[in-house]
Amino acid sequence: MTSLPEPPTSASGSPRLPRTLATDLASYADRPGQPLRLSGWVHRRRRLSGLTFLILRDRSGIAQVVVKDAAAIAQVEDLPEETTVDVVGVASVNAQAPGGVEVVEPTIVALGAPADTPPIELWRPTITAGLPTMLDHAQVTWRHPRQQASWQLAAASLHGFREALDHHGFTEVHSPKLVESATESGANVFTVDYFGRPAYLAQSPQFYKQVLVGVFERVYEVGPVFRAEPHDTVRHLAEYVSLDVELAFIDDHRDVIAVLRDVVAGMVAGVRSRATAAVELLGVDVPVVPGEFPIVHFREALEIAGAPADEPDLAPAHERAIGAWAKETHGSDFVVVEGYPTAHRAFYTHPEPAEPQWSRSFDLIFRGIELVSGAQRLHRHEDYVQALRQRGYPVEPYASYVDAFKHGIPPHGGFAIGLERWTGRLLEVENIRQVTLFPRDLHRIAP
Ligand code: AMO
Repeated sequence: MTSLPEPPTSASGSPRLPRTLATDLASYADRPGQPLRLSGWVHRRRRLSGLTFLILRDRSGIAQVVVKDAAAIAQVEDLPEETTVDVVGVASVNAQAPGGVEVVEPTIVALGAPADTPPIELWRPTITAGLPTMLDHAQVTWRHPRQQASWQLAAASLHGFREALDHHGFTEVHSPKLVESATESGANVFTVDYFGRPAYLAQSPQFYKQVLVGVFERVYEVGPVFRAEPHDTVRHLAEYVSLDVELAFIDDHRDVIAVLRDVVAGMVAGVRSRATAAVELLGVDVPVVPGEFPIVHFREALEIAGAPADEPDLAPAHERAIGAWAKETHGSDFVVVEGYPTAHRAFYTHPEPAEPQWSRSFDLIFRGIELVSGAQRLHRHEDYVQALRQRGYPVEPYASYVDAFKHGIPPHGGFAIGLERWTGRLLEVENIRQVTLFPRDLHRIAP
């Protein structure tokens, strides 16, 4: 890890040491006595007789500062946990210290007022507070090293997602979040006052990613989407991060599934290469992505799950059963279910031409939970008009979307991955809120 360049002099004009990060302290093992500067938070103070250990936390990890001078010990008494400090001292080898090097003879400067007692005991190896307390104090909870690590997994996954798609010739786009009509269904949409007329918060970038394949052929977007979910479940949020992908000139949805496989492999590679410390700290069971995902048809999936043949969709218990089946029969944490009933998928979904009651849609189930939805889409203008009519939707609110299909949109398809679902399953947490920075749900709009 490298330190950011710092100005060579302090405000007082005296030479200012460059900042050393906690994890870089180890590199001082062969330079004992070398002066250095750390900056960070007071993570913990451990008082022994005639000696206080100040454990300092920065973005890289923790460092041990040994305070022996009586005046400095008294000063540390007034620097409660979470106060931000600068520490200038000298390196000293100590096998007991993190990284084998500690800082001695420190001069400590508080960078702000003494911090209030944190609502969560951040110095404990694991958080002991319950989920409501953690969420109420999310601003502070996320400082806990294990929490930080869980977000590092998300950040590394995002990097891998982008890298895989960039490699396949995709262009990153950003679409509006204030929109004129619902895309996924009318029921769970948030209405907002848009200069005196109603508008909606986007439930997905669906329309935009489809019309943008008419420009770029291959697009992806990482952004927030909004669902007025009326149910309080462990897998639904009112706002989540959607990783959307759309590609043109496909034969059918199987081409889309092949790209999805490479994208998931890219996310896993991102986790392995960029979040090594987090994987280790949290003991993450990083999944192996098979060369091809096992695929079952919806009809077969119902049989596997022991569900009646006329079920219109898979319930969470069915997904768990199919996930367990994939693990047992294919040794895979992933399984694709394709061919959902056309009537129960969004109106833009392409039916299977020979059997139009089944669609060219799919879901990817990861460790027993739906992680991804996708499909081949309709691409002819008249098919959109017909699909909207069949469902009893007015065409007018969709005019600007549907009209795009008069201008030459190639056969295309795509998918969306829910970021929080991904991290949640990666860590196998019970509740998606545990891996969401600031969750929004039926009951929560702060912090
Ligand atoms: P869908 O609505 O199935 O499909 O959403 C895609 C994926 O997003 C995640 N997800 C959620 N995560 C947290 N809270 C929620 N309320 C929530 N709802 C969905 C899931 C889900 O698999 N436009 C289509 C995608 C496409 O066809 O390209 C869509 O949005 O992981």
